[in-house]
Amino acid sequence: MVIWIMADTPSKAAAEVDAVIVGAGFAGLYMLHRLRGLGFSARVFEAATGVGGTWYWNRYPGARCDVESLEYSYTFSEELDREWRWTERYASQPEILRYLNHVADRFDLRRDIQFETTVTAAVFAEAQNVWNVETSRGERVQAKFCIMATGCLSSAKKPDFKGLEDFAGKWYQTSHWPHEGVDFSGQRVAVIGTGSSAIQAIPIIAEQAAHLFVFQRTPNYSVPARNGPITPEVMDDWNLNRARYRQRARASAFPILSIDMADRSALATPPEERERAYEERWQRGGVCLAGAFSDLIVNQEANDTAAEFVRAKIRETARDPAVAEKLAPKDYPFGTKRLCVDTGYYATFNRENVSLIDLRCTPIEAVTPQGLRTSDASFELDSIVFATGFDAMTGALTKIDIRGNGGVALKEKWSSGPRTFLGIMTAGFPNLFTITGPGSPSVLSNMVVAIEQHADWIASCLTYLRERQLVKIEATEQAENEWVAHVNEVANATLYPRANSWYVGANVPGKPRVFMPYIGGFGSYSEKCDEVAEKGYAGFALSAHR
Ligand code: N01
Repeated sequence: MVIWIMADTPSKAAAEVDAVIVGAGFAGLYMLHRLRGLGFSARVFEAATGVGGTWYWNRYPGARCDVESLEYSYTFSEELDREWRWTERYASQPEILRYLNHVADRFDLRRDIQFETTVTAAVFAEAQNVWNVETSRGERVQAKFCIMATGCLSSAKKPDFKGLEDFAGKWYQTSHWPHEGVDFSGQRVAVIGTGSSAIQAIPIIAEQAAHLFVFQRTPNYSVPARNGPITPEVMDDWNLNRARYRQRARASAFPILSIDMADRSALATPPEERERAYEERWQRGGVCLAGAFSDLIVNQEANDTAAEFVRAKIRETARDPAVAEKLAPKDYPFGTKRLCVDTGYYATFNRENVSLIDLRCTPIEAVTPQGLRTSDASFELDSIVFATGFDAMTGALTKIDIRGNGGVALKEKWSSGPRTFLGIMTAGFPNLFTITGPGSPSVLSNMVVAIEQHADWIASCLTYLRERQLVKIEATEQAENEWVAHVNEVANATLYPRANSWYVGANVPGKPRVFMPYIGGFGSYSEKCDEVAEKGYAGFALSAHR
């Protein structure tokens, strides 16, 4: 149902821009391009000195995408798509950053982006129907719409280890890597964390360092990337079929074709055949192992077969059985923490200069001036690398002082977990959009596909409002409540909530345990968004001046 509210007070202050967009990564760049094309004025604020978002900041050694390059690309411009040539199956961080810079130049986006500027506050003025946006430079901008393109994994957790301030060596975060790079040659280095970032960085740091100490709290399931150049055959096939492939991806539950989701059950498949299927996908490389059977994510027994397959691979690869046991995840289902994709990760632990420290047995007590102390040993270190993750999905939003109707802070509203309708808007915060916000498929899909879908939806929505001289759109409480219940229901039908992952906020002390992304499938989600729009934005309240 669409609720129409006629505004009593005409707008008093003219907005300076139609839209403020926060962030100049994949989402912010495309949103700006879309809005400009429709004749809206927009201003992008970006904290970094350049475009790229996550690919600007995460420059650690080995950083590359785990979605195949051909799929991890914008689709909005056929010319762009055809002129850009990815060199590798999985693009490296520098190559993706070059791509995003190329996009910014090709579409002349920079003139509307203000760099080195953090948005500190966005406060909705109900009487004027505008967002008053404040920045770290002390500027104030008025905008009719505020579009958060802040990313799902952009608010890094600050290392809060006792004694860090007295450490005599150097320390780094994978999420804020020095632009000039770091040479670890001859050094004693610690990496803390064993998530996707660490798993990519560890094999490369191990090649440089005199000794590398890996401090692991929770082991991860990781699959080999089998990266390499994109062959002419693959490229030819892609060029011939890209439109069809992309269409298929967008309609599927996981819009990543290389997952190649099978529709048969692991439990209904004879064990030998099942092993062959796993082996074939392990050899193919990448996340396709997760798509081997349809029941892996909903049935513990089925999941155990995949988990055991990976554990067997770890035992085969890591020569020291004690090390292999530590590296093998056992207390959460396969795939329920983000599956990692690596190049030589488990084999790295066969090197003489690499040690694995299991923090479950011997927790870190403190960083010391010379290094680091666990409950049973001291380690002398020259450098520490923190690969300790992010306040995912909500952190980048709640660290901005966002206030909606009645001055209510978003942080307050979400104190028991994020609440949105479709992951795009949250009730009580009119004209504020979140690209790939919590409650949308986002991190459980291909981010670029999810971003384009949201930016297109928002662009159409703004056009709809303009055409009808409507000034305000806001998710209704009822639609939001129903959506949140649905998001939880589909998540609870899977094994995902069983893992202490960042998907549920378990990595941030005190964060409410709520499964944040929408796991009901990208294709059906996107249909739902279209249906809502076709019904005149059902579930949203729209208002106009008399
Ligand atoms: O972060 P993480 P990430 N003491 O949260 C450990 C995407 N990404 O930056 O699991 C000791 O996964 C923590 O341990 P635990 C991708 O979606 C993509 O690696 O909380 N350890 C964990 O091992 C990914 O999932 C790509 O027990 C501590 C690690 O630090 C997401 O970004 C590449 C600790 C954090 O792992 C995040 O990945 C990289 C503490 N106090 C990232 N605090 C690609 O596309 C945390 N840890 C390939």
